[in-house]
Amino acid sequence: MKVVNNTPKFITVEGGEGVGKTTQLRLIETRLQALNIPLLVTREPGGTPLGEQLRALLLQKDGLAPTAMAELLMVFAARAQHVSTVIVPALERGEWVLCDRFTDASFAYQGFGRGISLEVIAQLADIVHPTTKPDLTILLDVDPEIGLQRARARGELDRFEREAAPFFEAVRAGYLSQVEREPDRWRVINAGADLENVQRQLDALLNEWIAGATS
Ligand code: Z5A
Repeated sequence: MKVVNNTPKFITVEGGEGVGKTTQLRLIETRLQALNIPLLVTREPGGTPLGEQLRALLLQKDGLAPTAMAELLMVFAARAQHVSTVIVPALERGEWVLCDRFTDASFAYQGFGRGISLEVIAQLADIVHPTTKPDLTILLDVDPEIGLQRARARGELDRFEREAAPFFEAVRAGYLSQVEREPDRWRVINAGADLENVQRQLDALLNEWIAGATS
């Protein structure tokens, strides 16, 4: 496939615990690189030295116990630094940005999961990144029980992964309701399938979306 219109795009990947984001991000990266698309791959929370320190605090299992609001403000503090020093400069240089989670995760985890008002989260998003929004968001959707089994098999669980089942159900419902609200931006993949099947779904999605986005 030849890229004819390389207006830089902002692509994000979302999903609950152990859905396979890290695994699938690598595939997306490989596909975009094969098209000679200049690409920056990053993640949230994180992506900057400050953001990575905030990420470590957010995932820390013991001691800190941030309130839901403190947690929300920490992810947005990391995001403020990330958007203005990494994401926007990359897009301005003409690079595509592929990001492991973005503001949709705040709606899903802090909004639907922790119960913070979606209006408050939308206001923070307007303040922190009023004009930066993903062009495409891929939801890797899986039954939370399967995702948690995969996360457990991988190793020790972080602070989020130690939550109870209703939290993960609420996060998943939160993502699915965002898909319903903005169906043009979202693509959903059944991430409960085996790895080969998930990669086939992702390849088909990317072929279709990139063709449309670059013609
Ligand atoms: N968070 C938040 O609350 N608010 C926000 O605004 C933001 C984030 C931005 C860190 O994110 C936490 O931050 C996150 C929400 C919160 N919650 N937690 N935890 P994270 O993205 O780093 O954390 P994560 O969701 O746990 O990602 P992860 O641990 O990197 O998992 P993953 O990337 O989705 O999965 P993976 O590492 O690719 O795969 C997990 C295992 O499953 C691994 O052994 C794979 O080989 C295996 N796997 C993957 N796919 C398959 C299939 N299809 N079949 C079988 N096995 C598979």
